[in-house]
Amino acid sequence: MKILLIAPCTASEQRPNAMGIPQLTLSLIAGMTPPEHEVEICEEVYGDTINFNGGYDVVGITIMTQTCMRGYAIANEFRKRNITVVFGGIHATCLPQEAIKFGNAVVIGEAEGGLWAKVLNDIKKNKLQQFYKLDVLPDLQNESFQRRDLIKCKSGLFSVAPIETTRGCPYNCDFCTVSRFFGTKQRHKSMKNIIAEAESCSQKYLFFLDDNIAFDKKFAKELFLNLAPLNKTWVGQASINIVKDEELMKLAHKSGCAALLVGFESMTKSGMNHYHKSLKTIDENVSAVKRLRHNGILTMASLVFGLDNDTEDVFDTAYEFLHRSKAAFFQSCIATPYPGTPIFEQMRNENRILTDDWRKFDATKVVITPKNYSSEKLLTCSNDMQKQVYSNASIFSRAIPNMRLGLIPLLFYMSLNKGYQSRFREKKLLGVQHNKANMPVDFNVTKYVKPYRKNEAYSQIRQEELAEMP
Ligand code: B12
Ligand code: SF4
Repeated sequence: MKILLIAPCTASEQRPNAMGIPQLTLSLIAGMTPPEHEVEICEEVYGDTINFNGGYDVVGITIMTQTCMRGYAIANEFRKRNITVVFGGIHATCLPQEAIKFGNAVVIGEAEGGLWAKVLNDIKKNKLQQFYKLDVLPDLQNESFQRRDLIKCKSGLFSVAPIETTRGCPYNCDFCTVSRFFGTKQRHKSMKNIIAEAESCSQKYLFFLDDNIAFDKKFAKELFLNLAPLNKTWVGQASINIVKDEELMKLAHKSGCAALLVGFESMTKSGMNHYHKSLKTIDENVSAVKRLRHNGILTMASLVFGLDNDTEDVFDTAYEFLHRSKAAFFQSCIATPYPGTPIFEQMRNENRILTDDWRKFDATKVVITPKNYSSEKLLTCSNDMQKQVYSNASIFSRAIPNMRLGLIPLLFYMSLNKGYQSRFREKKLLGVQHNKANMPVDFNVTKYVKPYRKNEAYSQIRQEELAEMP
């Protein structure tokens, strides 16, 4: 069969000329596809265009919440041509009953363990079921490699290869889908396969997609020791607990770690106490960033604003933390109730979700009423925060301690900070997101995208749907 795998993306999100990190998902599913099939991948975010008339038998679409409506509209277009559409990914897993309205089948959860091959086999035999789900989370030890040869995304200055070593997160934060999706126990890929895969990447730079590459210290140390001889430079994500192990930080640095994205989440006292992965005071967090830097690692501090633990002073404390720690980079997320998380259920029950237009659920827009202050305050303060952090004054003052790490880290620091600065300068300030007056917030997506039905005047529906996609 001829198979097309698509990662959809709304037009406003496309960045075909920017530095890109190809998605792991599509090339991984391509790698699980039995060799008798022909596979292509299409990443809309990097400007790939979909050939609706490419003669495909099966189309697989991966969806996250913000991209699902675009995915549904694409599915309609293929189903009109009688092509089988299978959905998968985090949003399809959290809302399979929604996704099935637009596809022939939904893969719930991970596709390893032979599940994707089973779907294809069932299609071939004309026995496709609506839902596919493994009974237990798959063992990743012997999973196949990615089909890196299919990736078309051209990276810019720094050409980066995505790579994954673990899945699952024990911290189970209430705003995050990861522990519910991948489980609370971390599962590892085999060290032999990870290193072989890293070695096979022609790129000098690696991006580890793991949610917490340093959670299992024994595994992480072994990984870093094995990685060092490959002479790669890498970035990844880790919880701040990494600073409790000096040897681990040193090994990370020696293995080529240039920067870590660290989810500090909240800088309020109650927030720091609420999340198990957090250190408990601003002083501790400030000194943690300094210790990472001392060990040669830049910090991308990721904070979430609008969580229920936030009090009005959250923006001041966050700014104090960034100013004192001189963290190299800053990622500000706006609390977003993703389906499948405890905060989604809670906020929905309390009528605090202002829109059910999934396109707006990208963690940069305000779609909620926070508990302790207004939505408008959340919007303006988080915007001001980004402007301040990415002002020339802040970039230069934070450069001083970070530049001691050498020329390459300085170039990396400057290019990313300047990139963020121009992105925020260009960004149109959108207001708080509400549904249109006549639209209830009832989480019925079919009011935005109408599912394809065989005998309807379909081409008209499609025009409206695609035109509405931003
Ligand atoms: C790395 C990462 C990023 C990188 C992506 C880099 C890249 N090009 O890959 C960056 C930093 C750019 C990023 C950005 C964002 N991210 Co992100 N990201 C991740 C992370 C940590 C890993 C993603 C990954 O590759 N996982 C590994 C792959 C293999 O898993 P997978 O995609 O789920 O695929 C498996 C199954 O789902 C299934 N499957 C998936 N699709 C399909 C399709 C078919 C047909 C089939 C059969 C099976 C199938 O098979 C796969 C193998 O088992 C995840 C968390 C996580 N652990 O997954 C968050 C995550 C996906 N991100 C999230 C979010 C919110 C975002 C942002 C909106 C945040 C922001 N404002 O910056 C943006 C959106 C960008 C965009 N439009 O894509 C959320 C999504 C929640 C949701 N419900 O949508 C997640 C889950 C994190 C979270 N805290 O909840 N992200
Ligand atoms: S530590 Fe990170 S990945 Fe784990 S549950 Fe919390 S936010 Fe999600």
